Amino acid sequence: MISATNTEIEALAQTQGVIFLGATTPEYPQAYERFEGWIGEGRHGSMGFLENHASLRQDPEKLLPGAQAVLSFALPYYQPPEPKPRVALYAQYSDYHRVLRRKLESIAEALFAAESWRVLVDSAPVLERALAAKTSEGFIGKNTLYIHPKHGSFLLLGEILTLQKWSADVPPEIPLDRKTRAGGCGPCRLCQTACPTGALQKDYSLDARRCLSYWTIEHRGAIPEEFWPWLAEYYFGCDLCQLACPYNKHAASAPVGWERRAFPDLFETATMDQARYESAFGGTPMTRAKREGLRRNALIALAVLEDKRLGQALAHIDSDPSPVLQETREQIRRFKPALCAASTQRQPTR
Ligand code: B12
Ligand code: SF4
Ligand code: SF4
Repeated sequence: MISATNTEIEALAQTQGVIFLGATTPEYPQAYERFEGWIGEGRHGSMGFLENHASLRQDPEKLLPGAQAVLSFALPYYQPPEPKPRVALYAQYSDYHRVLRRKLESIAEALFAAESWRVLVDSAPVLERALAAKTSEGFIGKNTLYIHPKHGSFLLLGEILTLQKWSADVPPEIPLDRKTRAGGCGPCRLCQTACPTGALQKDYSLDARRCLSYWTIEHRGAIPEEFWPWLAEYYFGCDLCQLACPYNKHAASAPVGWERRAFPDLFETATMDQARYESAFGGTPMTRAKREGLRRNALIALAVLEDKRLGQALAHIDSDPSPVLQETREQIRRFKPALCAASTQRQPTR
């Protein structure tokens, strides 16, 4: 049995700048069924990694044989967004996978000493939002994110799996169709209306193939032109469905000491070499898209914004062996032919 009380774990979490959401048993049969249906319909697009390790994802207990409970934690990261074009807020910090992992390891060491435990921060095939929503506070909203009624949804999730049992009462389920003091969306649809690409479906699910976050972070190929206009707003990730949510009016801020980083502008990003990429983006979640993906996104944003440096940026692609960048260049030529012609004329002869 976990010997620490909720209040003790909350206090420990607070020293690390994280929020203890609660504990639950490491299982979620209904959520997994939804997940399987989602994958079956192909709504994960090209994220093949979500098809792997089905048995572990279905049964998180297997990630730590004998696990009896999972403790869910959240690292808040809200800051007022800066002017456009933007990078999603979570990606402006040093990588939360490492930051939150260290914090949770300290908590696990204090709670469970030499006994076995395992920290997960999006590092194992597990449905983290489903686990968080199973704990006493919070729910999954129509934007498909885990929302804490007091702290909002600008929260990154992580868990500690433990061999010890958890004796807490089963929390009451938050009804979906009503807005209560405990949370819930009720009739609100602000996130669905704010989503520019129609990715959020009526049944509280997301079609990744229509989500800007998917195209700009996870997708490795060229980005279809129908999504381009929005890259002038967010060229890495997207926060629009969170910024629209009333639960984020008082969203919790990032802990002191975990500061936002400044990134190069679009032109520099579109034309950066490997060394510049590593110094500017190393250690941040931006590396998920790799140098090629960031250059692709920045080129598209330059094109949509009709930036006068577009031609110069495209000239950098001429001799680049990357098929994705070559394809993006061709798309730009089709998408903005006049601008490309004008920009090319402005180029010095090579
Ligand atoms: C793949 C992935 C994505 C994909 C797909 C997103 C998606 N909605 O599934 C893409 C690339 C689009 C994405 C985008 C983002 N992501 Co992401 N992503 C993940 C990842 C790695 C896996 C999620 C997954 O398995 N999705 C498949 C769906 C079907 O499964 P699911 O997550 O369990 O969600 C379903 C079940 O929970 C089920 N469910 C369970 N119980 C219940 C109960 C009820 C009543 C209902 C209705 C539903 C329900 O409903 C959910 C929706 O179908 C997780 C980390 C992880 N390991 O969980 C992070 C994670 C979900 N992402 C996160 C973040 C921060 C983001 C972005 C905000 C980043 C950004 N600013 O660009 C956006 C938000 C977009 C959005 N509105 O969802 C956070 C979310 C934190 C939070 N507060 O919820 C996570 C948890 C990472 C982390 N460790 O913090 N992401
Ligand atoms: S992250 Fe952006 S594109 Fe994706 S669902 Fe939310 S608002 Fe829509
Ligand atoms: S914006 Fe409204 S509908 Fe969307 S998650 Fe927030 S409360 Fe729910």
